[in-house]
Amino acid sequence: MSRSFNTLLVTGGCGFIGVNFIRYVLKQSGYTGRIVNLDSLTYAGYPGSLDDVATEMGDRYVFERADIREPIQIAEVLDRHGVDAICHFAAESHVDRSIVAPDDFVQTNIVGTYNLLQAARDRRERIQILHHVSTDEVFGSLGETGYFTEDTPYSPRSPYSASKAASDHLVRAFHETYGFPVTISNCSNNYGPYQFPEKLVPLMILNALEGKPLPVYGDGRNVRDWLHVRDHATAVWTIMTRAETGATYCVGGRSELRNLDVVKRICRLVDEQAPALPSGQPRESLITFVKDRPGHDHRYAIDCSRLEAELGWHPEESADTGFGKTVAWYLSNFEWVEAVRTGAYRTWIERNYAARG
Ligand code: NAD
Ligand code: TDX
Repeated sequence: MSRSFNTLLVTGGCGFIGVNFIRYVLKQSGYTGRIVNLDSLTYAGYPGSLDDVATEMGDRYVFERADIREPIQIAEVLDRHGVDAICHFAAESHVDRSIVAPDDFVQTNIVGTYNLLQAARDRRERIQILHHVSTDEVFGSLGETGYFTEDTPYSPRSPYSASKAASDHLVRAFHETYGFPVTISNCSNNYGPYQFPEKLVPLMILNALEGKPLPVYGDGRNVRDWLHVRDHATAVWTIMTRAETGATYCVGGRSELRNLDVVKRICRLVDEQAPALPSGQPRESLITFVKDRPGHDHRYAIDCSRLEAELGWHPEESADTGFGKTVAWYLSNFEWVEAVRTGAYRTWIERNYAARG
């Protein structure tokens, strides 16, 4: 199986993974077509992360501020650009926010995905594939042993993971019921450049740099599998261009770590790469145990051998290589970090990109 298309719609392309995916596809994958980036620019979306790509790529890259909660906006973008493939990243993505305010998660992740599916199905003669990007959190929580695979039953436990599970079911239902061409991926925790500092890795890097407390939830023994975002981008591209229609793949980094070990690792890397704290203390001294996340899943771990065996994908980074590069990126991209950390990027967005009425 091999698919090629001319105009790829990427939803949520101004968020962390979307930005890295668009960079990879336009600059490194060999793709020669166009990308239309549809993003409503919530707090998590920053089109400035792609400024250099926009300049370099000319009309091969187009940004459209639009909202997947609005069917008319989706239809208009699909038709105006003659979209023939879709990669769907747009979502509310932060578990802690879903616990405090689940409404946006239901509206964007469930209703928004449904709207996108309907709009795509209405253009079935043109659209070759819709790839849906999902999470390992739909499978629930593991004990000390075992791995999630493509055959693991769903058991979501947070409003975020429940909303992603619902969206996965809708995507599969459109394939089974209407024969609409889809592929799905469920991946583990991503890290790397352009991630907003609400998530564990960038939050710890920036707090460690500034000498602020490093909040570890509970006892820090929860385990996550860490996937470098570029490896995720290559996996999604491999699946959407080569997998059989209807296929699902699990994507992981083969890098399981306890949260406390992630934070300690980041402390050591920041100590090595940045000037010492004024106190002279190692950054590990900033670690502070705080109240646990409600319903905090104990362990996620992925067996990605089906993707490796069937499509020949492998992660290139491990925690040993990827975390050091990520710390170096945050230290050398001061302008981006400042725009995001101070909130200045919001003023820039409102000045440059009016929302649709
Ligand atoms: P993110 O929060 O960084 O970015 C989400 C993007 O979607 C933002 O640019 C935001 O503006 C946009 N968006 C939100 N609501 C929208 C709407 N209604 N209409 C249009 N655009 C909207 O998220 P991320 O970390 O880049 O995650 C991308 C996808 O990957 C999500 O579907 C997420 O569930 C999934 N995922 C993420 C991880 C991870 O570790 N970050 C792991 C597994 C799966
Ligand atoms: O300050 C913190 N302290 C802490 O101990 C934060 C922000 C997190 N944590 C813990 C909670 C988790 O066990 O670190 C782990 C990682 O937390 P997050 O970065 O919030 O990620 P997580 O909840 O695991 O979800 C992420 O990976 C799966 C993404 O946000 C999801 O979109 C994705 O589906």
